[in-house]
Amino acid sequence: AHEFSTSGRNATGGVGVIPDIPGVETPTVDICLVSLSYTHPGQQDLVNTYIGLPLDAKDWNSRFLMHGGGAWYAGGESSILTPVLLGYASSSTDGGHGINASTTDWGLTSDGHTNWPALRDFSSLAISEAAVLGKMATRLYYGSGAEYSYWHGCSTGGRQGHAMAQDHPELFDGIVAGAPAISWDKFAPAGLWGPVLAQILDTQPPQCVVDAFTKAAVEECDGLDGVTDGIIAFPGRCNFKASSIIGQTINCIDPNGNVTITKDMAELISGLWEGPRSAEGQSLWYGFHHDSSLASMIGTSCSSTKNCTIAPFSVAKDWVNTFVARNPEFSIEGLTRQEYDRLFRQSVDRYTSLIGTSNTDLSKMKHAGTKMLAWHGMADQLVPTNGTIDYYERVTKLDADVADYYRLFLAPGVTHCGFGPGFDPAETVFDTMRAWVENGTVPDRLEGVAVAVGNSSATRTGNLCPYPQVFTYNEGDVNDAASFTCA
Ligand SMILES: *[C@@H]1O[C@H](CO)[C@@H](O)[C@H](O)[C@H]1NC(C)=O
Ligand SMILES: *[C@@H]1O[C@H](CO)[C@@H](O)[C@H](O)[C@H]1NC(C)=O
Ligand SMILES: *[C@@H]1O[C@H](CO)[C@@H](O)[C@H](O)[C@H]1NC(C)=O
Ligand SMILES: *[C@@H]1O[C@H](CO)[C@@H](O)[C@H](O)[C@H]1NC(C)=O
Ligand SMILES: *[C@@H]1O[C@H](CO)[C@@H](O)[C@H](O)[C@H]1NC(C)=O
Ligand SMILES: *[C@@H]1O[C@H](CO)[C@@H](O)[C@H](O)[C@H]1NC(C)=O
Ligand SMILES: [Ca+2]
Repeated sequence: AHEFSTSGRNATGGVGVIPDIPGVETPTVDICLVSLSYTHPGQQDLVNTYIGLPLDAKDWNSRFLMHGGGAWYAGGESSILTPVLLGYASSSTDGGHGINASTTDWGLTSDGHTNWPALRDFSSLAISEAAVLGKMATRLYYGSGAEYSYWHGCSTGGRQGHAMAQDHPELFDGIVAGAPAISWDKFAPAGLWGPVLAQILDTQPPQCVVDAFTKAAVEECDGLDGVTDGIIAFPGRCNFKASSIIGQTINCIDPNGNVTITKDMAELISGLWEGPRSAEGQSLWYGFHHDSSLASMIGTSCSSTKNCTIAPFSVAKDWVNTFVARNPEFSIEGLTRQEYDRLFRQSVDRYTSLIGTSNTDLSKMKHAGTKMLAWHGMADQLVPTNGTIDYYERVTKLDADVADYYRLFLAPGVTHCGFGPGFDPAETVFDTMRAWVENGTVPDRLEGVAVAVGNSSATRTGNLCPYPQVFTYNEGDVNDAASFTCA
């Protein structure tokens, strides 16, 4: 008997979506747990993989389900427990590095040299092997294989889901991939853009000032979608300029004091909305929407309003230090725009094929009959929503019939992997995908749950739309799903 608590979603981890079990604090599950450690001969790696099977065959629902990881966490023993509790056979892997190991522990063979086998294990190899091993153990234990096999992940888990869709679709019948950290080679160095720009502009605004920009933008753009609900559903219509609040005074509480907004602060915020640009002004990657909190990208801590330091997004810092600069002591201090461009290009040149997870050829998946349901919150504060749109559009260019097997739903007002004021589909997406796989119920809509307008203790639902359709307010009660259509 294994005792555990159900781990919910968390913003940085983005560990799958694990339904709460009503009324159960610490459930126990009788599990057959198989732990394996192995290496790929000659590569000097060590992969730890865990397989979980409902101990009693009558508790098994004849299905196999893997939950994805978050950030640098590929998976681990705890990731198999919830699937098993729900009746699934499952497996998970640490991806070739211990679950608590930092990238500096495993990413380099020595300063200046990438540990390629370990990065490959993390990127996809150990994941597909965990699926093969898990499915094999399932067959051995119960005497028959799983009728259906699923992947469910968000963030890194969403990227892992895309890796399986691109390279090993035959292992899964259905894949849910939320807020996928795909185009990792670009998304990860893009995550350092805030601190780099702040350093170039020599401005370190306290959080209250950063939030004031977000608030002003939401105030101006919220209503452009027809509903004043704190959600910017039509970001393309939002032309709010950060420079429009230069000179305003922000009354900060922590740190205490009044701060006057400067041109440099406006330029910094504008840069985060636009996304990183090269020294020549070319866009390198996407920015964040105006209703995304910018606190994770320029997290400042201050001893006074005039004395703040910026903490970079840790995944971006780990990536650039360990895999691009390949120097754990690397710091962005004094970095020029040209040097940042160079780091960005190095990241792309070295790693696109290994961990970019942006291969647009899904023909193998199409032929395997696998379905993928991707979704992305439009107020995502860690992984820019438009990277997923970019990928979906590039896949569509190769295959106009992509919607037959791969659909993307954008969720207005939803933050990374769930939550926020918007229409959060995290609790419904898995069942929607299962119905697509098992019953052929094509997901023309995906139900999301949001805070009701005018009553924050009530909820409203919205039927989100498969991209490129846009979730649009039509007319009527804004708390009634029927007032919205897909346009
Ligand atoms: C990882 O860290 C957590 C929290 O500090 C700890 O509870 C856990 O035992 C660690 N796991 C391993 C395998 O070291
Ligand atoms: C993202 O793409 C949409 C169109 O699909 C566009 O309206 C929006 O401005 C883009 N946002 C960013 C930050 O690039
Ligand atoms: C900030 O400005 C307000 C007036 O807008 C004033 O009442 C307050 O005392 C000022 N706070 C500080 C710390 O200077
Ligand atoms: C700024 O804050 C840091 C850390 O809190 C402190 O060490 C430093 O002396 C401060 N600098 C000024 C100019 O106040
Ligand atoms: C498939 O349809 C049946 C009958 O409507 C229903 O009972 C079952 O829950 C559906 N399965 C899934 C996975 O949605
Ligand atoms: C808000 O919604 C809750 C839950 O539906 C309900 O009990 C309550 O009466 C509502 N309050 C108002 C002011 O409408
Ligand atoms: Ca709105």
